[in-house]
Amino acid sequence: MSSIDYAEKIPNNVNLQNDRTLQRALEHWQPRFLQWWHEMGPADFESANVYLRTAISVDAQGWAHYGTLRMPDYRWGIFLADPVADRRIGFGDQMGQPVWQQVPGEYRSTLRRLIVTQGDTEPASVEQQRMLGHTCPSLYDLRNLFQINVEEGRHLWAMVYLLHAYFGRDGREEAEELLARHSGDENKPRILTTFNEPMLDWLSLFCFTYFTDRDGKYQLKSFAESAFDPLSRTCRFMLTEEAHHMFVGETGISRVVKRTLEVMKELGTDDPARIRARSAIDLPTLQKYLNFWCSSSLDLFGSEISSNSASNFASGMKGRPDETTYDDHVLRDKTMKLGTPEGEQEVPMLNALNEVMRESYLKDCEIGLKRWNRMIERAGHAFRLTLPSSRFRRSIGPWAGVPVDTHGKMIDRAEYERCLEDWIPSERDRSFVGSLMKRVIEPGKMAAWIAPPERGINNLAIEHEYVNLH
Ligand code: BYC
Repeated sequence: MSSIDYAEKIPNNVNLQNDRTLQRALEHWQPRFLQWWHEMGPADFESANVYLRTAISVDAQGWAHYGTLRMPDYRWGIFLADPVADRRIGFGDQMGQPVWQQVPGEYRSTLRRLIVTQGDTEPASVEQQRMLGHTCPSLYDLRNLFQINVEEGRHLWAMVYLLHAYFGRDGREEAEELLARHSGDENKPRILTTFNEPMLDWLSLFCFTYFTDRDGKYQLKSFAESAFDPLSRTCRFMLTEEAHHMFVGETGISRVVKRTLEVMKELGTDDPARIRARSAIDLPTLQKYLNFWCSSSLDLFGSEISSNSASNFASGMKGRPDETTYDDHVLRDKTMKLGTPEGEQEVPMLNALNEVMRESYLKDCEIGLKRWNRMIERAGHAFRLTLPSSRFRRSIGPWAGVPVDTHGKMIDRAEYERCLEDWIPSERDRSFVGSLMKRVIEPGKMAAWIAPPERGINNLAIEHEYVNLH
């Protein structure tokens, strides 16, 4: 097990002190990162004392330390999972050969692009969530938001380390650019669509952490299989932190459902107007938010038919999540049938891997839906939350821009335009949800639209003062 050196300016378990050039380059980037955090990170909370976990080891048992600190003092560092002895490439045309400790020249630009795309999402999400602290539903939730923010900052460090350590000057330039693009910036937007969506309320945050962070889980798992060993090791450790982000999404939505059901019981009605009047979120509105963030996140897997996915897999750069659970790891002789607006097409499996990943992602997304629907069913209501069809509201792939309803049926464009506000949040829905976003900062108190969590953080009480705002 490798331990992390906290005496270093940049905590790390990669022996940075033995590589002065790399250390200097990263120390040069560090103040820029801190400046970015100051300008684009959680606005106005720099002096708050926050109960945060910090990674202190990559050991599965006891990898994190909990303590109270100011966010700018968080020890962002570089932690790679321990190497696996004699690790071999687990898929693609070079299967069985030793993994790469350096980047092969022929894959350099593609690997850099993949790492930059991954890295770009991390600060993007912090930027998107920048203003949410002002409208937190509780101190417990505020702390969770900040925990996610500092860890996304660390995930940026993880990718910047790879760029600096393995991609020379190009890598250093890309690391600068990661701080120069900004979410929603007209001139320099973030790379992937979802990360330019505004996030103005906590219902969106919970949906984002449920759906979009789950894409993160799938992408990181596919990189954990990579033949480029430093990328694999970095992503394996990032997944440990990622689990909490999805927990925030899943439990956040569960608590919204719970509160709504309580209000429905109290009022004896499922009338959205009356539920809204009691400052709770009616289930049809929640459904619209799920439709919005799920469909946006489905685009993050790329096109259903993709030559990039074929070459990334064949070369060994990017595998499938849980690659060992499949039988065939080369896929040269397999095909897959895909539905497109022009009809069914049979495509080489290698070109359909984005869709393979999207399908397993959707199955994973179903788990939360089942849990929420069980709550609704137990409360005696017929309403069920659903996931939209993977063809709905797509902007990437063969279904991009095709008018399709939430069940995946192609419909007339005028009808689509007309119905869209019944499927995703309308201006009215957003302004209603926005009206609920009033900050609650008394320890243990919750906003009216959300139930308390089942337990606090790290065995502390729900009433614990997780953030001290002075
Ligand atoms: N928006 O063949 P295609 C996370 C681009 S989330 C804009 O269809 P490919 C996190 C694509 O880049 C995980 N552009 O797809 C979550 C390509 O452009 P280039 C993030 C898009 O390449 C919450 C072109 O369209 N990680 O960690 O097979 C909080 C044709 O691409 C989009 C990654 O994404 C889109 N939605 O796969 C914090 C992993 N989709 O390269 C963090 C790294 C596609 O031709 N990225 N395009 O200029 C990848 O593995 C791949 O780039 C993608 C696309 C899976 C995104």
